[in-house]
Amino acid sequence: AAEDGASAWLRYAPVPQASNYRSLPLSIVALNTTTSSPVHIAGKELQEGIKGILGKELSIADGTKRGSSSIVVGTIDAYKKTFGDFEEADDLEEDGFFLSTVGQNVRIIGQNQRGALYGAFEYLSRLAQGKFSPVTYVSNPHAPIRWVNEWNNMDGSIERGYAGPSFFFKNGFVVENVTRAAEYARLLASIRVNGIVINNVNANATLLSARNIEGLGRLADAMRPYGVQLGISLNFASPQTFGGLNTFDPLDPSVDAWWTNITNQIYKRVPDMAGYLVKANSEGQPGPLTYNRTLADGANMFARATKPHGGVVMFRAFVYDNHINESNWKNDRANAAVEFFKNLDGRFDDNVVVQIKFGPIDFQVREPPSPLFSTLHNTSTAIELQVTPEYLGQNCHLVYLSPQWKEILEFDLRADDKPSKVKDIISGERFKRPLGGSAGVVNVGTNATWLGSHLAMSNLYSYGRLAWDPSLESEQMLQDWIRLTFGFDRKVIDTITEMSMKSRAAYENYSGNLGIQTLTDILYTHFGPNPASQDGNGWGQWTRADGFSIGMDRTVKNGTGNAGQYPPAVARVFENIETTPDNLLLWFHHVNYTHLLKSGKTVIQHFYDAHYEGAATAQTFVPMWESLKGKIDNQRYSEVLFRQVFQAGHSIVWRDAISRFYNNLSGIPDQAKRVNNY
Ligand code: GCW
Repeated sequence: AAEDGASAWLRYAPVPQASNYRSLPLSIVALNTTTSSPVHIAGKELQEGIKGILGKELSIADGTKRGSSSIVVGTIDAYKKTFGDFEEADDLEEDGFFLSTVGQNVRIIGQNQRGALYGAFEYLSRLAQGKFSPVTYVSNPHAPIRWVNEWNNMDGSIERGYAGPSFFFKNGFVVENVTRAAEYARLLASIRVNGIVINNVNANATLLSARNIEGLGRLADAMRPYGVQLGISLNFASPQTFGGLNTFDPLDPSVDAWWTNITNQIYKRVPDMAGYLVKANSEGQPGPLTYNRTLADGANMFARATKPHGGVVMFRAFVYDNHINESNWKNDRANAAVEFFKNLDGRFDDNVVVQIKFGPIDFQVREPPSPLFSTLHNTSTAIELQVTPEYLGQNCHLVYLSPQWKEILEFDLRADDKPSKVKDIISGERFKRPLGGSAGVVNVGTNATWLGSHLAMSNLYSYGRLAWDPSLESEQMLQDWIRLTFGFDRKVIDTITEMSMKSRAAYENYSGNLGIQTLTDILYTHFGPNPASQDGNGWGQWTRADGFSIGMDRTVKNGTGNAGQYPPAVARVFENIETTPDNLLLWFHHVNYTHLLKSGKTVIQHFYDAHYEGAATAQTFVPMWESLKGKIDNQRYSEVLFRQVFQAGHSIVWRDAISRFYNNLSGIPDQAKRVNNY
């Protein structure tokens, strides 16, 4: 059958071993539901899923009595009311669930309604993967904030979106038809994402019109049954540009009153709104600095407005000056976040979370973690990841991102010389913060595949799973996703696993090596090679490449001092060339092209070799995928093939552009006589 990919990993395809599952319950009992509640949805989802996977039609009783053999799904409270005791109740945290599949009685008990729905999806995922053996366990989230951000513009375009126009906005307004928003919420619920900010951080104040607030209400109504709470991005200047005041100074009482009023109006229509996301004083956006107020003054204004409603303010740390001068050796965009935020630690209201991009620059193919994670001890923080691969091939290249995210989440920043993994900082655990978590920039669109590429959906899937449990292994999540998306054929599983697990290294090899950043065009498209575009402008993504040497000197002793923004144990590693890992060498150090790496190669020879190796790997993805012909439906087979052929070609464009650029610049021949042979 043709598959357009719309159902993603929720296909509920029949499992070949279904007959092994002998003890299938005979009915579904959804406890204390009202129409459109997450538990009601859980019941329906179980019914539909089991029908697809096992070919059995179960009835749903919204009733209070457990049949002799049924799947009971509900909250702890509802369960206790009906059946009395529930021993594991105290083990469950907010949004957590208990799943027991022993015998013919299946129990799926959520700490809240959302948890019950997550448990139902978990049970279905097990069945869909042929995991029939009895289990009993509790699963709790690693962090309370597990959100996605969607950079959708009001005109229906999507900033850095690669899958067609928005399904939230059109022509300046929220769309009429919210069906696809509900379908997306279903996908998000299945990976336990609990919040969605639907509009671009470069926000348009007209979102706050009465008509659009009504539209937000409709969207929230469509997603609420899936436990996904709506949030919005704000434009800091709205009181002036939209509200008609003559100022947007956060300490002006009229501005404060304006935000309180508009916030109350929104919460009247969306009582459970998740909160606000704010990009201020960054890349030309307005903010509190315009009035000499601090970023905390700005964030706290929104915090006061949302607090009575239980809302959260995600305040972005992506604040920097995009007009810095490269002729000053000490200038460094990577220093900006810590410089802007370090003196504000402890000055944010309790419902503010500082949302920090994973690295100090901007979603490059390899960056160290942002030092800001270790600077803020009295402020809640969240990590911002990009599921939409803006600098990483924009879904025309296969790049499985989970290994990159894990590398950051598992990084130990050694704050106060104590274990301080990024994952334990953002969860709130390390510094005992009440809030924290992750925000993934996804940018799904109207394209049936959601992201523009079938294979890219492993990124969305693993984003949600890691937000819930960052200890999961990349390959394990990938294979769950493959089974759910493409089935059980061993060759299919092995091949997609191999392609995906090799993909990040391949992309890094044929784009930017040794921590020099991605080397895409940074002025416009962020797609395709353009190493020359990095330097000579105010964006600060510099390489400082000249005829002899390359790299940013971020040392304290001779450079921008960025290495010194890390806690001492980490700072020492990055300050010294000898201890800096090769893959971040040029991030922290400026060296000659002839500098010897730990591998024994020179920097320039590594550039040449890596580019040839990366492009060679990308060539192999084509025959690998072709070997699956007949094992995958034609539609998905040919759509993926098209992308792999493109990637193979484009990787050669990358290889040649970058190798020749540095060959010209340095005048140093390639020892293997490939690059200088034209
Ligand atoms: O990565 C850059 C992007 C911009 C984006 C900005 C940000 C939404 O190129 O498109 O703007 O970061 O994250 O604010």
